[in-house]
Amino acid sequence: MLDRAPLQAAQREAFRADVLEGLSKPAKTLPSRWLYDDRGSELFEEITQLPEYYPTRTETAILRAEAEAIAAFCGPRATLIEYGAGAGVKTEIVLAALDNPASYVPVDIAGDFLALSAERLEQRFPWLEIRPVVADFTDDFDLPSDLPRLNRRIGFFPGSTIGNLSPAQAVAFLAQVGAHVGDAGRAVVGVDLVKPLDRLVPAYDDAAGVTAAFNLNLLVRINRELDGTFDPARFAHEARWNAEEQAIEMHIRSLAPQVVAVAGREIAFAEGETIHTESSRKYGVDAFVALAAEAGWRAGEVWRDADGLFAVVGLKR
Ligand code: AVI
Repeated sequence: MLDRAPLQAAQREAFRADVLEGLSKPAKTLPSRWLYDDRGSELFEEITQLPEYYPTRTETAILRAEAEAIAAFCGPRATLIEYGAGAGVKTEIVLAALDNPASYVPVDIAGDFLALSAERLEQRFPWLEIRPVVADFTDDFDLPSDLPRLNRRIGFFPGSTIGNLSPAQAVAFLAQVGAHVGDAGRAVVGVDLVKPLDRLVPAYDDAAGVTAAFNLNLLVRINRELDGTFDPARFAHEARWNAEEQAIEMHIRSLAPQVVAVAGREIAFAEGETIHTESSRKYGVDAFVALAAEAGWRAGEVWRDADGLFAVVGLKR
């Protein structure tokens, strides 16, 4: 059994440093990756089932409808590298459609989750070589050196998680995918498209309050892991469109002037002041392809739903 304690200690220290730095800035901000502790991941799963949150079901429907075309784009005997462990149905749709895939390499920072999902996939695809890699896919990391080189490698990045990266981070990430898959490799990326705000904003501010709970859970996490004294009832969830950035932003708004302790430091909030906790960038297909081109990619194929909500983009080198 792998000893995860050093990784967990490093994570805890990185969380502390990010929180203290982010809450000391004039415009308070926290990296969105910290939204996903166990409870946050559970709440995100609930979000994906909400009537207002269209991306998951739309992308899944595209993958299902276009599975054959996607498999043809990937080619036979492919090695599928998924950035962010495939918990479920999207991975299964693609793996089931691929022509005799050689291996599946899920990459995720959450080692326990990775092991569980690998086990589940082993049962469904007993003939498939599965090679989980524990890594933060937004950092530099190497793939296992004995991964077969002759098979075409495909970088798979569904979920529109690319939208949670800044454009600079997205270019760096796509360049790393390019380095992983090589010149003959390809990528299949889920991209949430720009659309009217009456569709977009409710997806991030649902009637049942699940997204609010997901966002405010970050305060609960800070309280638990960093000796914080946040009273979540004195803060509110906010989703707003940033037209310049073409992004839905999640913020946590302070409902009153208040001082909160975090890891032994005092943090003051004015009434109405916010912590920016996530940006979810939306792209037009051309804008996304232009971004990917900065990382050495060109458009191969684009698969969309009939309403033009979401695109699955196949990229070539
Ligand atoms: C994970 N990611 C693609 C989600 C999104 O839509 O940006 C995270 C999310 N945040 C609020 N709702 C969903």
